[in-house]
Amino acid sequence: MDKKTFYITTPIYYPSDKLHIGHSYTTVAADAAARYKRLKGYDVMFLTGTDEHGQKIERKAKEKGVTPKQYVDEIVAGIKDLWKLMKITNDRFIRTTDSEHEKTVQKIFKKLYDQGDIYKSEYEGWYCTPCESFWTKTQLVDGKCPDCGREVELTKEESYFFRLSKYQDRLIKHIEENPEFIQPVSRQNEMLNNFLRPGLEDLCVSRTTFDWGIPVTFDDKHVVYVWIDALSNYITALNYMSEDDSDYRKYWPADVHLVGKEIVRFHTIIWPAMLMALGEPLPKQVFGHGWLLLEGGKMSKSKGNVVDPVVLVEKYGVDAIRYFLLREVPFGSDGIFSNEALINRINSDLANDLGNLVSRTVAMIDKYFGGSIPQERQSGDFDDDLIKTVMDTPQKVEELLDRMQFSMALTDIWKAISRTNKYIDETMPWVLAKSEENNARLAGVLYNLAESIRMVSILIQPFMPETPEKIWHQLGINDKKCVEWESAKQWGGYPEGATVNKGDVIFPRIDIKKEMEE
Ligand code: ME8
Repeated sequence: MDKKTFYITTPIYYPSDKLHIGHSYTTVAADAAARYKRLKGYDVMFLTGTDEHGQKIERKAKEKGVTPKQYVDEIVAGIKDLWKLMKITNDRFIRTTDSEHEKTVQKIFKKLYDQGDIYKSEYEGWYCTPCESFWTKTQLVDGKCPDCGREVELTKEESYFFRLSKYQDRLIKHIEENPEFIQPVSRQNEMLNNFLRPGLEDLCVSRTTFDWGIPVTFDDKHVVYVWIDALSNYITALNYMSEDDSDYRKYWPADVHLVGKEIVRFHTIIWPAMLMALGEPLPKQVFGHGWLLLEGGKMSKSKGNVVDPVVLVEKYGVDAIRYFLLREVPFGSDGIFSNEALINRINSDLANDLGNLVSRTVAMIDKYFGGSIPQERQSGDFDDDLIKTVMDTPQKVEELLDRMQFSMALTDIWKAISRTNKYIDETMPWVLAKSEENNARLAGVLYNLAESIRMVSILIQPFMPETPEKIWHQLGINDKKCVEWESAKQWGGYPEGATVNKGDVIFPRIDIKKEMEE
């Protein structure tokens, strides 16, 4: 039987500048979801990429004295390196400058024009000549250009429009009938009440005032403007409208488009309307997560208050950063990024709770039994409660990950870790070790510890690409069968006769005072 498929996407980011930790947030979340589904046996397609056209990039390239393509090529190379550094397992990387993407966007534009969903008209807006930008009245700041503060002129421009208004009723119906379509639920009401019910206007989809875009084949003064180009990436990456469109047929509709909350509107109104016009099925879900804020507001490239993910990963390690991003804030809400919060998490959750648990357990198996737990084992007090807490965890984690609740899933895994740490205090292996009579009980206790750690190490795999291997090495687990995802649901998988390897601490403590002074 064919495997079940799972198609997940991130937004395609603007390569107008280096990416910051906010972009890493979405991509790491999508990666955790993709890894989880692969571990569950799905055939996963995980797509990310870059949105490379538009006036802003054209202008940036000009300032630097290079062509737009040269400009984006350099930044895109950096983005690909960043995803490698963060251990992102995307299956494809789409660039809107890929020739196959460009050709398909042209075909889509033409098809929509031929069937009457795109028509030519005039776009009226406030034009800033030095910035070569159109603004709507509401975008103006004190009646002036929001970018440069200079005077603007009411100007008309010939443009193509997409008949968005035609799809309004069908969109409302779809959203009302499919509560899973927009997540979290609060964003559903926002779309319905703020945008759809008040009424949609047709959307301007071409420009004549700049060149860095995909030319409209039947009217070469025009380039395709922003959303038709960008949103189509989710299907052009699957070779939609190509001779071999087997990937499209296999993976579409997407299971989830993961996006930041500010672009939920484009993904739940414009994108489904485009797909309706094309006669194609709609994505099953658009998940709009919250923003990572810094004290002082949202990170933004233009504000300069950005946190460089490369620096963070090099300093603290990829697993610590990924853990922090997914643990700190409930997925969906806004949250504050601070170095102090990051270091506190590393010290308390990773160094103390998980790291210490592993090193203490390995050290005790080494010290009391020469590295290998004997087969003669006795059960005793506290075992049942430990085993129940740990065994309940995989199912909870699955339910939460199926709903993109990364932070809650990690919280549950850490409850199992805390329960295991408490078990050490309760059973006091160092007291048992004082008398040979208690050997079988000591072996039972250490086995339960190793077994809890085995289970935890399986469950953290979607979040942390490096730590599980380190744990398996220290516990002496060489056979991958003992750490398959499903084996976390069965108590007793820690292999008989395994020999532990004392190793480096997995998460060194960070001296917060020293670090904050730097
Ligand atoms: O919008 N907190 O690209 P973009 C959380 N090209 N997430 C953040 C964030 C923050 N502070 N900053 C950025 C675009 N993001 C378009 C998308 S899709 C067809 C076209 C993440 O480079 C978040 O996912 O501005 C947000 O939606 C995206 O980066 C915006 O990236």
